[in-house]
Order: sequence, then C-alpha cells, then structure tokens
Amino acid sequence: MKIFSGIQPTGDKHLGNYIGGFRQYAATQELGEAFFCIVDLHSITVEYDPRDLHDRTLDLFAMLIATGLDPDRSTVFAQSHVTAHAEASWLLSAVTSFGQLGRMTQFKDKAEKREFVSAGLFTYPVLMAGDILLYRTDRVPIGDDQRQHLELARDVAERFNARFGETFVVPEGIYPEVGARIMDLQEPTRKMSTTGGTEQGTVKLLEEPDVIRKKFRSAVTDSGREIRRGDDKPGVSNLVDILAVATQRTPGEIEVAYDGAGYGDLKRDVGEAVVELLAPVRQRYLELRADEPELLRLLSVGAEKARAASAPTLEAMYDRMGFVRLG
Ligand code: AQP
Repeated sequence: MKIFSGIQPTGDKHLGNYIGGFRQYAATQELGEAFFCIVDLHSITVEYDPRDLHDRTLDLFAMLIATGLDPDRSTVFAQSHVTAHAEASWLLSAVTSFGQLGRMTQFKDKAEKREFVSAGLFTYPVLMAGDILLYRTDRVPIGDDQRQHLELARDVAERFNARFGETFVVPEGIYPEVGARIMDLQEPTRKMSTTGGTEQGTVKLLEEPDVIRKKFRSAVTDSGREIRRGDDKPGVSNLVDILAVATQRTPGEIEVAYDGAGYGDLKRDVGEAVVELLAPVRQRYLELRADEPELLRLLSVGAEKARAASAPTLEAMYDRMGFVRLG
C-alpha cells in the first residue's frame, strides 16, 4: 500500500497539526511504502518572508523526524526538490473544474481575509492533487480540514482516467478517529490554526511547558458543569478529545474518569498530559535541528527517492495526454 501526505513549512506547528498530521504520519508509515512531503511550493500562495522559508523548511523536516518518521523507512522530502510536482499540477489543471476550485472553503476563508489574493491560492488544490497522485497513493493521512481538497484530488484522478486512460489510483483519506479537528482553546467553534486562530488558543509544539499549562488553564469551557461531549459543549468536547489522544484513552473513558470532577481539574490534567506528550518531541527536535548538514543530507536522500518514484507517473501523464516524448 502507498501512503502520501504533505505539510506546509509555514507558521509554528501546533497541537492540531500534531494530532491530525505528525502523529498519523508516524503511525501510517507502518502500513506500507510511505511518502511525506514538506510542501514548500504551497507555502508561497499567501504572503511570506523569503528569509523565513529556508529555516522553516529545515525546522519542519527536523520536526517530522522528531515526531517519529524514520527517513530510512519512509521517503521524507521537500516538494521543490522534485520538479514533477509543479509539472503535474499544470497538466492536471486541464482536468480540474474552475467551478469546483471556487467552491473550496479554505480558498474562500483565506481569500476573504486578504487584499491581495494570489492565483496560487486558488489553484493550490490542483498542486495538492498532483502531490498525491504522482505516487499512486492509496491512503492519505490528513485532518478533517483537508477533506474537501482530497475529494477534489479524487475527482481529478477519475476525470483524468476517464479522458486519457487508467493512470491514477483514486486515493482515500485516513482521518484520526479522535481529534480530526482540534479546535482553538479560546474559540472552540473554529479550528486550531496559526493563521486563523487566536494566539492564546493555539498550542504550539515548541512552546515552553509553562506557557502550554497556562493556555489550557485559561481554555474556554461551556455552560453547565458536566464533563461530557456534545454539540452544545464545543470547549469541553475539545478538551476531552485532546486528553484522550494525549493519554491514549477513548473519549468515553475520559468522561467516566471525570464523572463528578470540575472543569478546573480537566483543564489542569489536559495541560499536564500535553506537556508530557510534547516534552520528548521537543528534546529530540532540538538535537536534530542542531545538525543542519545531516538534515540536508537526509533531505537529498529523500529527494532522490521521491524523484525516482514519481518519474514514471509523470511520464505516463505526458504520454497519455499526447505530448511528443524524446525517448
Ligand atoms: N486544527 C486541526 N486539527 C486537526 N488536524 C489539523 N491539521 C491542521 N489543523 C488541524 C492537519 O495538519 C496537517 C498539516 O496541515 P497544514 O500543512 O495545512 O498546516 P497549516 O496549514 O500550517 O495548518 P494551519 O495552522 O491550520 O494553517 P491554516 O489554517 O492557515 O491552513 C494536515 O493534515 C491538516 O489536516
């Protein structure tokens, strides 16, 4: 089985990224041949500082390894090192519907907040479709926020196959059973996000333990006193889910364990559990990040493996679309 997922080298990575992304990557690499991509080409679709991109790419690479990816076992690489991604995106734009791109909620949300909306922000899901399809991916571990983009990648694959002949595997998403959408601690009706969330409500993976504890202590809860999940209790539901993931229990077990306890106890315990969960990650990250030549070496190994794995698919695309190939 082939597995692929991508993550952007933008902003500080947060607990939502850990639960919907990093944690799933480490688990799914055991399922087969896995590819994990730092999608640096995606990160230029909104304003960014070119001076940051270099460091953030290496930061993220170190974080991917610190959270459990094994670069000997999986192919871990940067998108811009494999030119097939940009090429595939252009070819696939021929079978992507303009109307469908306009319906992407992430595009609408992000476009609304900006004065300058880049064409890249609009076509971003086509690049993402190419990322996935180039590796003949069966499964894509992602968070719930990427569901609509994956649906588009599936439609693009089906349209290409129907028009030019069977070329792509139609991929399926793998979503975490618990924590597919971690919410902002201060505004639990919107997802935790570095660009769209609140500073106090976003728990960053490299934050000091005391800062993390404080963010949980001041998390917004709901009316009533019971610790149970429900649509009327977005704050408590979010905390229960986070505690379940951090302590490897089910949300149901958490509800039973906290029967009769107060919100204060829950908030203190979630904070402590998250601090414990992230402490070894932070430690490992700092060690890895200190050795930049080794990170660059591992990145070039990943790039070579990814180039070799994606080249036959790109070639098949050109060929089936009727381009003259030079042998
Ligand atoms: N709140 C979340 N809960 C669960 N999973 C999440 N993911 C992101 N937010 C949550 C998952 O993390 C993976 C990497 O996502 P990304 O590269 O798109 O990260 P990002 O864009 O930097 O995340 P942000 O902070 O949420 O930025 P915005 O809001 O600007 O896009 C993906 O698998 C994603 O599902």
